[in-house]
Amino acid sequence: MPKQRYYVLEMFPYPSGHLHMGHVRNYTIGDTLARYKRMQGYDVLHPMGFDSFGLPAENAAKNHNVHPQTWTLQNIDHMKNQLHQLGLSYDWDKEVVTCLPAYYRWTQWLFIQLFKQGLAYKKKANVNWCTSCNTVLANEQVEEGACWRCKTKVIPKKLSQWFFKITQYAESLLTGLDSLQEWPEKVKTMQANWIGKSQGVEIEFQIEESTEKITVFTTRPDTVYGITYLAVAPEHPFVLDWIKNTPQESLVLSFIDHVKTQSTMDRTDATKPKTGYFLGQYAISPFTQEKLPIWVADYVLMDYASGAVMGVPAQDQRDCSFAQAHQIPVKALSEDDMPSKEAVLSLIQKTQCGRPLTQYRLRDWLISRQRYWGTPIPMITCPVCGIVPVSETELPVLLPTDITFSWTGNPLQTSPSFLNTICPQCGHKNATRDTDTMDTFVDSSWYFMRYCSANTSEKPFEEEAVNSWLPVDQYIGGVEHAVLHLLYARFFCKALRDLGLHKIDEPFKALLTQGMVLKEGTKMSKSLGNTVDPTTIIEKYGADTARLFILFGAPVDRDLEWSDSGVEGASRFLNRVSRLCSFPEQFRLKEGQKNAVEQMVHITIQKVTKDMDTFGYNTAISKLMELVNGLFLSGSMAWANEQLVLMLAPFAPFLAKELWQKLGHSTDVHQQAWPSFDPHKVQLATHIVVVQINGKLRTQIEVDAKASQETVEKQALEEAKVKAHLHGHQIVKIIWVPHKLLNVVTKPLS
Ligand code: ANZ
Ligand code: ZN
Repeated sequence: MPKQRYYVLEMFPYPSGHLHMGHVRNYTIGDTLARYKRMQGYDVLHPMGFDSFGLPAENAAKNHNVHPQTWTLQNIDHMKNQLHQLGLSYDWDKEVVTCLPAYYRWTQWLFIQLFKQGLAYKKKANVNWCTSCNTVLANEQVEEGACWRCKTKVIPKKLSQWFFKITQYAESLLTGLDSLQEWPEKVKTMQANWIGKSQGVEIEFQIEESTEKITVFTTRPDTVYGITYLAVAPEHPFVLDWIKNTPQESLVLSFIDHVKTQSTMDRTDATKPKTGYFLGQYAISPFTQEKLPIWVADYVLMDYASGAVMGVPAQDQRDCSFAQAHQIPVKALSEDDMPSKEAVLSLIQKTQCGRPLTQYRLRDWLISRQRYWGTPIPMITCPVCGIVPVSETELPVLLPTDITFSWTGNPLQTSPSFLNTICPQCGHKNATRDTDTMDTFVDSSWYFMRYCSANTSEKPFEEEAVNSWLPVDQYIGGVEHAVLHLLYARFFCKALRDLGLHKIDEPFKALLTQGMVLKEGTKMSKSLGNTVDPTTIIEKYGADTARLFILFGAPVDRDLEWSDSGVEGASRFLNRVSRLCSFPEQFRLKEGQKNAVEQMVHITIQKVTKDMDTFGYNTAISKLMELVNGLFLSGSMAWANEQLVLMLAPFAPFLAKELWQKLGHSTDVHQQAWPSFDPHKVQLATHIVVVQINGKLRTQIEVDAKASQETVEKQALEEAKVKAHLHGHQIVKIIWVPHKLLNVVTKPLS
């Protein structure tokens, strides 16, 4: 029978140069799982690679005058050594390095497939610009109005950019979350909120003395009798027309210009003042026929729904502060005046002034970056044909080397050899290449598929390999990717499935978000200077100690406080195991202890196996520690030591390998089967029964676990202490609580 497959995946690192403790924790957890699954007989895929495009390499190029590729490959070399030192059992023949042409050629090919499918498109849009990174960012990469990487406040900028149409997958990305039973609720909630599905109604308002209408989107149709104004976004197409040649014109224009410099966050923040102007126009309420003034307001966003709202100051917080600031009336509605949503909806449908509408907060994924060190976007602009893809046989579009790295500007624009090309469609000689590169999150959106057939040079991946290995059985990584990488990768998986490239719906069956590594209560970080270098620990104590401390110090999903004494403790424990197995004559089994030791080992196997299956690595280790304590007291024997070493193997691979050989084996411990326990031996052979006389504790006796009530009674009544109390009494009755208690009720002999 073919072995069952199991895919263990850890988020691959950015090759900054050195592993940090966060990496060590992530990879130790994954490696322990991979080793355990192998011992259980699975065919395990456990690959590693490098997410190796990105800005730091380019900054290094500027600062140290070294080519980004040289810098990156050196870092990869160094980090690979560190990964080896840690004893991480990766399938290195499946290594994926996203910055090498063998990989990015296929990132480009996938881009072209998405383009052909209408899922990649270019449009001019107001985008988030980081002035420090000199590039645009996707919405997901803006955190509280600032760049996720460098924390600089982003500003809006109007640019023509490439987008992936992730919004086409909004609904399936949302409903797909329901099938992810083994994902943390927290991550699923974050994704659902980011997708932001709203069910509401679109309502049209006739503009007075005009044939035009304004469409608003509301989730509260039940509040229509409280509307006192309409408000449109500053970018709304009606605004410029309406203010033309009015006394307000210049005032409103400068207001619009000002709003354009503000982030979405600033504009919609409920605590900030809301500003705007009356546009001199009125709309008619289809419900009350009232005249409603139309305003332009900063808190209305053009890129959400229709870019216009109905103002209900009595019900909505933002409408309320806007109305108060601009002397707009507030129309309070008593509970009784409020119709139901259903009633308004049927009225709307009868009068045909609107329709139900589902709206998503999710925006398309902006993937152009004005940087050098990324996958070149394989598109060409021809004066005749317009925008056309590079012919697939010409891939990869290689990054040129004749580049000037300057502090500003897009480096690829400085390379004439790259920029100028001929049109693949009509042969026109004045065609130019796209000089933007892709967001590095595109690279990491399909690397887990590439691993399944990493060396194929004919296609991005073999369909069969992806279909049989995916979904990843266990994905492990940081929670900071909850709405970035994890959402993009899910989108890619579904989009490539729909392109017919494979058959997988969701890429990651189970997700573990490991906790952070802290020092004195705060996250270890370079900027805080509170890091502990993994290499130092490995050199001082060995990799096994580092691994054991990291797994023992906290449950995998909780934060782990670094502790030097904890590291010492892990080291001491491994030394004890080593002594036990290296000097068996010193720890020879004591007289009469064989059954007890056997039972102790079987119970440990049972409990540790259960912990291994539920990521209870810290409790599994503490059970191994208890076992070792027990064996120090009772003495041990070869079989017990072997079971101990087998159970230790996933945690401390180097020591386990060495001790397995010391125990006389020529085989590799890592190719042994995970030990199994005998259920009969796990059950206790004897019980302690409390013996009472008239409810008072008189003694305890040890009885055979299988003994009948009759046998237990006989044994109890023969006890000297019991006999003494029975003297001069007769037994009235005996109460028996199986395995626990025997109460003898007596009365004096008359
Ligand atoms: C009237 C109303 C009354 C509203 C009330 C809410 C509460 P979500 O849930 O996020 O979809 N809105 C609609 N389009 C907008 C835009 N382009 N810019 C800013 N705000 C916009 O929010 C939907 C609500 O956000 C809509 O429902 C609308 O205000 C506002 F007591 O309509 B509501
Ligand atoms: Zn930045």
